[in-house]
Amino acid sequence: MNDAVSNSARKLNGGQALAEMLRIANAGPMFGMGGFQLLPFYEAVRALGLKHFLINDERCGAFAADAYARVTNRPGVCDATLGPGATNLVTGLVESFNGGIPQVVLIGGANRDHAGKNMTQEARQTDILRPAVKEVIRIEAVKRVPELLRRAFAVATSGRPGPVVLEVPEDVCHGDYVFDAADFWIDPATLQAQARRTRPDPADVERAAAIISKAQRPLLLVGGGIHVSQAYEALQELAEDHAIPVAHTMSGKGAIACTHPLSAGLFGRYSRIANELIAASDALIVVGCKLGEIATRRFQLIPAGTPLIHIDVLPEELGRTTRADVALAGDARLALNDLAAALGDGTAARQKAYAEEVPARMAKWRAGAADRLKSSEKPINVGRLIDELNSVMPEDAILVADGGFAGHWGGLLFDTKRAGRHFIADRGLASIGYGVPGSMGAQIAAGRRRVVGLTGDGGFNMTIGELETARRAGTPFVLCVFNNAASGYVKALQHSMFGRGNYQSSDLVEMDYAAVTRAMGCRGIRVEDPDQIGAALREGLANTSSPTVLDVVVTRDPARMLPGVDARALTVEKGDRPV
Ligand SMILES: Cc1ncc(C[n+]2csc(CCOP(=O)(O)OP(=O)(O)O)c2C)c(N)n1
Ligand SMILES: [Mg+2]
Repeated sequence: MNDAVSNSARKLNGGQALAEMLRIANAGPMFGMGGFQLLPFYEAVRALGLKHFLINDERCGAFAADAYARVTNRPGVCDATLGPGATNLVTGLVESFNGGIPQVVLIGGANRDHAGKNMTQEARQTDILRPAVKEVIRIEAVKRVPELLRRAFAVATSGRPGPVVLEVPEDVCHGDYVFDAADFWIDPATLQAQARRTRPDPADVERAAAIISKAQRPLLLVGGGIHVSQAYEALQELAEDHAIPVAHTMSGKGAIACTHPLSAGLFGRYSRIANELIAASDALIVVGCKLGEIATRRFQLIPAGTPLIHIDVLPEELGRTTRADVALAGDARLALNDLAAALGDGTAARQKAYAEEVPARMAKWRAGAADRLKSSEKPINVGRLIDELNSVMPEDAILVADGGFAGHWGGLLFDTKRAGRHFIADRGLASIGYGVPGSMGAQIAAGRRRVVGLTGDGGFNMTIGELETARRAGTPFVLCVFNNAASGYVKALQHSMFGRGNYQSSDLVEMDYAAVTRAMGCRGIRVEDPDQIGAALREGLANTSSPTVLDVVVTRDPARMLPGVDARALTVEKGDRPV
């Protein structure tokens, strides 16, 4: 019999309390694989009718939750069982940690009556996960479940967002406590990034405005922080009012529409015109970007003497790789608003000629890239595939790109037609294997909007089991596998560094991924002729009953695999990284 309790009191076990908190947090679908410790949580998820998907690899659960979070800006939720489940999460969580993506992650812990006594599956899992996430919180009492779940959301969504792990010992998950209804609340402001926005110091904003108003060739360099802050309008207003072109990193694509006349495209390792604009600029305004290796071409790209204003939500990030003349610590949207206010009336007239250079240079670049974009060669040139995506994908669709070539080719050549996160690449850790789970998580978040994924054959091999999850989850994304029968990026680097024929452990066997896909109950289409790409993509987009995989046979020549460069024309200095 239940204890006598007040009307507002109810006895719940730890798992039920966790599920109740996630319910009132309106948390997104969860991705996980069960085990004994978290079973009461799974039962409560079932009883409450929350959405939870069994995944086949916990890393993929973390990737799917990461992609869900990128589309919604709400924390992704995933879970894993004690030990191997928890350790499998590492790569996925580091992606979110480095990428500034919020996640709330539950892991089962050993029963505290027996912990440390060689319990099955036991590992020093919190030690392993601690550097992979923003914070690890261990729940030591059933009654603290609501408080600590609130804390996890608050940490995940504030400052630079990131993943937070909650370790739930078995006896806490299975143990009971009589809660009061008033214990279950959550601050809605903590359920979405960017929570708790901060503004930069007004004196610094004035100094930045003084630099920009004097400049003849200012340039905005935008990273993934623009999406976390949802600062699109603020950015576009500043860019248009002051005629400032906008270049982006792979993560910052969609800062403004790639089709906007002020869009200068990708900067960094690969570039259309943006790197040239950086070289000629007299004021760089960096927004929500870490200025890491790829964005700076190994720290060679940003000229030392050019005045640089850097906006980042994390104060200690400022100046980390590159000297900043003005460091603006704060939320990107508020900082851009403040900058616009300090600049006052537009200086657009003065800079009109400069702004008009951008579409002119872009048209010239496009004409020069036609050999890739319009190529009719076989095996297929990846540039042609992305060009077909540019014409077939609906405006509101999302392109997900795996590590390796997919991210770089997509980052360079894909055109988002609107501002917003329409291109998702796992650039936090740049792992391969994000394509399938990322497309699945993004498709669940996107609802009726369509998701197309790009992955290498190596990345696909790594995570092919998640097609089963994707089919079960009813996610009809279209995945393009770059079938180059190789660990292509590695092979291309071996080619440019050690010469033709000198490849080690970078070949895959020829596979028919369309047939594999069909055997898994999904739609599989083999594409060998570039003129078939458009029809195959349309067929995939029309199929809403299962994932569709396009097995696209792309170039096998390692001299021609790199997105921006032809390795035949590449000179590699000793000790240097080619591209
Ligand atoms: C988990 C992981 N292992 C290794 C790498 C290093 N790496 C970067 S690109 C690449 C090649 C991947 O091959 P594939 O997925 O077929 O893509 P391709 O470059 O051929 O398009 C590798 C191994 C990585 N990024 N992630
Ligand atoms: Mg490959």
